[in-house]
Amino acid sequence: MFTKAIVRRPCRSMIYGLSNANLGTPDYELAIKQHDTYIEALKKCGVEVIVQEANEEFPDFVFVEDVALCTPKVAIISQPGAESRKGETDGIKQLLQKYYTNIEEITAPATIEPGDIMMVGTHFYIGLSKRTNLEGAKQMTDFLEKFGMTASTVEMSEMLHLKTGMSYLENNNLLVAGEFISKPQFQKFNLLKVETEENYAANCIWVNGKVIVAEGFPKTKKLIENAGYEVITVDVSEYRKLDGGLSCMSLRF
Ligand code: CIR
Repeated sequence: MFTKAIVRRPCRSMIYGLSNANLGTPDYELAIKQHDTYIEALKKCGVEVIVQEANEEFPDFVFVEDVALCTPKVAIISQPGAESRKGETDGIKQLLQKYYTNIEEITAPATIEPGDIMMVGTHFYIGLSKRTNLEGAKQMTDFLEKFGMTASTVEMSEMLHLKTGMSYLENNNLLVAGEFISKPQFQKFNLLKVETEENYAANCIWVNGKVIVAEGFPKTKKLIENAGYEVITVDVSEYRKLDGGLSCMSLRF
């Protein structure tokens, strides 16, 4: 169960955020409204939401998932692989110190963005994406093992982050899309396969038994409901324009 979620308010400078989506420029006012709805959805799942104010210096600031990995035993501050995002880790340690006694930090030349890390109980899958290198995966694994957890790596080439294309919904249920559907290491799960035209919806979040899903993807919504979950939909169209999704917008612990 999660009791808390950290979010970071979007910046006006988000219009300059990194993107390969070709979906146009985000509308800041709409993004703010969508962020409010996202916070409400998290609260409906029973977590306390901790809000950090926007930092205009960083266009991708809202995607707080990429600056730390929060596990039940330790929080690990990341090393973003994207040049423009490196400074986003500033300030997160101070905040996490309020909730964690154990905090570790990844150091260069390692790069790792926790959008590439999927937690399945005490095991963590780490995607080797363009943002996460082997050294990043190694340092992360060492910290996880120090606290009694395990990790393994996943080769990938199509998606931005591992969790761009998959979400673990607990109870052995794995929502999965694209290149991850056929990966041998995931065949032991009950795979909920997302149809190609709804690939974006593969990034969703399980929060205390409910699943928050992007609005506008009816097949995926049904798939998750049929697996027995209550689904809450949230429109995140403005974040999709920056290749971001529901998981990227909070740290849940
Ligand atoms: C980026 O390219 O870094 C941002 N525009 C999107 C980050 C999405 N984060 C995530 O998937 N965890």
